[in-house]
Amino acid sequence: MAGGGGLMRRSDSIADMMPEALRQSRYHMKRCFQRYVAGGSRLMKKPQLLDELHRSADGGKDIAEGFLGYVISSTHEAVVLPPFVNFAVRTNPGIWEYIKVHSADLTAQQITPSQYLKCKEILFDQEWAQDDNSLEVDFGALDDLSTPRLTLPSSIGNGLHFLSRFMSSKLAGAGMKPLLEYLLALSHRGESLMVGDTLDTVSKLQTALLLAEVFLAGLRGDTPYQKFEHKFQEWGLERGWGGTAEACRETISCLSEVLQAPDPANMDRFFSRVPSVFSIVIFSIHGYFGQEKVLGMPDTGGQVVYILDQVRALEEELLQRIEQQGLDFTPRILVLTRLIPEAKGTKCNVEIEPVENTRHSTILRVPFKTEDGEDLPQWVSRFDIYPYLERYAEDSCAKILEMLQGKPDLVIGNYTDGNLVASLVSRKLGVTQGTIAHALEKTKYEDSDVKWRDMDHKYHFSCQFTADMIAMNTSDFIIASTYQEIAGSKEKPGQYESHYAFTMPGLCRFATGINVFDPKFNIAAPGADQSIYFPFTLKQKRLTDLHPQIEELVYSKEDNDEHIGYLEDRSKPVIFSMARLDKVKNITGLVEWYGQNKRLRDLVNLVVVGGLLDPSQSKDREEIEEINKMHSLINKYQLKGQIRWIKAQTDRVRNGELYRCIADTRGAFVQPALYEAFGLTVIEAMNCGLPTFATNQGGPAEIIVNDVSGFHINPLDGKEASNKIADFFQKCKEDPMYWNKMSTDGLQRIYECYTWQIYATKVLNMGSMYGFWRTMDKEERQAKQRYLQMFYNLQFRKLAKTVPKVGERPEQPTAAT
Ligand code: UDP
Ligand code: LCN
Repeated sequence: MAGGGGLMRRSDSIADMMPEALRQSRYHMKRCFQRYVAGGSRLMKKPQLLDELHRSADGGKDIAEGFLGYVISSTHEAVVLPPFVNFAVRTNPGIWEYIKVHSADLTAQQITPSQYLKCKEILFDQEWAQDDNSLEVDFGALDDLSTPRLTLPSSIGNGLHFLSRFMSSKLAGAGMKPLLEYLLALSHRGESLMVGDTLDTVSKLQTALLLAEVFLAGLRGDTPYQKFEHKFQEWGLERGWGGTAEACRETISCLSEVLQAPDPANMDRFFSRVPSVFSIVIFSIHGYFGQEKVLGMPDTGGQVVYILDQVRALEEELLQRIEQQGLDFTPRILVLTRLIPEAKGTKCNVEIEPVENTRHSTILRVPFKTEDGEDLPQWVSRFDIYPYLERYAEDSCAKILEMLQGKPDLVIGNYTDGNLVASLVSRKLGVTQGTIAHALEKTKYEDSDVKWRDMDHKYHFSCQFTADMIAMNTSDFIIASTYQEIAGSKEKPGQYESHYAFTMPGLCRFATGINVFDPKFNIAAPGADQSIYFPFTLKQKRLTDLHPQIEELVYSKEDNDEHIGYLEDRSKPVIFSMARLDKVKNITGLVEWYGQNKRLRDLVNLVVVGGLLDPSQSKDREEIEEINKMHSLINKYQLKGQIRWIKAQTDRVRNGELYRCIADTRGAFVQPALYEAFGLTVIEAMNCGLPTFATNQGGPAEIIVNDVSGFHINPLDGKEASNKIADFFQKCKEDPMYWNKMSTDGLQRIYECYTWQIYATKVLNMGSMYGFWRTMDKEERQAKQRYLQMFYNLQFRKLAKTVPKVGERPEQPTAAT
């Protein structure tokens, strides 16, 4: 059973409850199991299992509502290997149980994840499944009783909070030495901070704090630190407690409380004040990373927006903290990306570029190298990037040390490539590592783990999932945008959760990949830049200068290389969508729904922004397919006159005004993705006051409260989705106030939950707290790090070599066991 550290007692396990259930409805259960095995060996998903269950119930409700119904509706999938059916049951987010049932006598037994995965492998690679020496990796095997784990599914994603409680009790039990050692080691560029080396015992430190506290009580709160610095030094205290007497007093009081009897509230407060993070390195390697003309290009979307906004927010927060700590250091943030000589009109061929609207943040571009040591000129798809990463990590590490004139305090990776490189760099430099996924590809493509071989030539998932496993496990903390990203919902496993136990037959079985009850998981949702995405109602701020351009972009009648199609009836509201033209974004799906729904076509026009219009201009495999599909749908449904397809737009400021111009038509934003990790366009649209319909698959389902701050749509049911949109516009026709209500309620949701300031505070607290935790948990970590290092060396490196470099012919992927 997974995760929850024993939340479900053994006696509550489904396998144990089975005999009792059998007594209740043996006949029906037998029939149901006969149906399952009648189809032979196969992998069955929940809908199929439920369907067979209902059929075997003969319309009788009892069985579906009884115990078996409960088991099947909690089952994620089942492996049928007659006469057995093996269930992967998920009773709650993060909690899994694997059960093997004999279809004839209905005996049931609990099996381990590894046993379950072996059954699954038989369907795909029998020989490998039955080989006792197939590669099985079990990161969980290295956890012992002292490894802290959350137990409540509702607490998943709240790791920081849990960790401060755990560390408080650990310090209370084992003594304050680890904290003292941590404080003694605090320094910046050779300058010791807070606690000088004379205070080398806890009692000496406590005495110094007492003296300082008494002394500070006699000073005015706003007395600057410089005025009493000499006194602090006499007691062995160094800079970093605060810029004023009041700030120092508060920090000292938190620490004194912690030293006396550690409690989570004071731990949190203290670690949010500790001067431990001044320089941060953020890796976002693939794609075109730049500040202009890059958005919408292949592989280039929200991640770039996220990082640039994140950097601004982090810099602001760092500056504030440094001031509060009474220090005069300059924070530094470096965004490490790839230098692409063939930059296609962007600045991606420029090595160093300051981040706009910041003072101390810089984009640093490091090239990929060819075998001959030359800079690789071309863009490389994120799926083909693996052979370049190790060298990239080495080269960027050297550059970072040069630019920062020392080590960073925190390294944060983004997406698989950035996270793998962050793991290598943080290991080499011995610094705290944070991980951000944005999207984990495994959940985007159904059965991409077991069917990895079929997809590997195109996507190289063998490398990607291996790299993801390494990064998730090495990282000190993981930043997720939503709960669902980690642990999904009652109905559906989360992105990280789906890496708990999985297998890639012929390659590697992950008996435990990552456990979502690990306190390294934290939710910190991003925001949208509110200077760009503001409500359409703020008339004085509107960018009216851009209106003629937007008018041309949306309403001119001619096709050109920027847009095709036109809008015959300007009086109709516009439904709008904007995304990279990837399959999973499902822009073509939206066009098809629109094409097929006459009522919707009568009510509104459709404007979509995405991709290129000419397939011969694209180098991206998926984009080319989608471009062709767009053209054929426009022809098939004769959409000209009702649709405008505009190519990818790279100007964020103008895009902000575009959302607002759509709101002027009393239109709506539609995000139809088959799966969306977070969905920045959703919060951009809502920030502009556009009522929003977004996919119920992924992050948007959490951003929007259905029917309150927007609407969820099911991307797998286009008819229902397009009718829902049509109903909305019908209702708005009858009651124009309804549109206003949805617009303001969407905005309210944003202001309450999605701002960059909240984000930055949380992330810096993570950097500080997990930095300390690393030092406390050194021994436990070491074994795991060794295991990971070996896995990297023996498995990842070999896989990366199977990915053709630019100009090479594809090599056959080999099993790397
Ligand atoms: N975007 C853009 N022009 C385009 C397509 C997208 O400016 O042609 C921007 C969009 O406004 C958003 C980001 O790219 O800021 C896409 O982020 P999202 O989270 O929606 O999806 P991703 O591309 O990251 O999967
Ligand atoms: C990547 C994605 O696919 C989106 O879902 C996110 O919104 C974006 O990154 C920013 O995190």
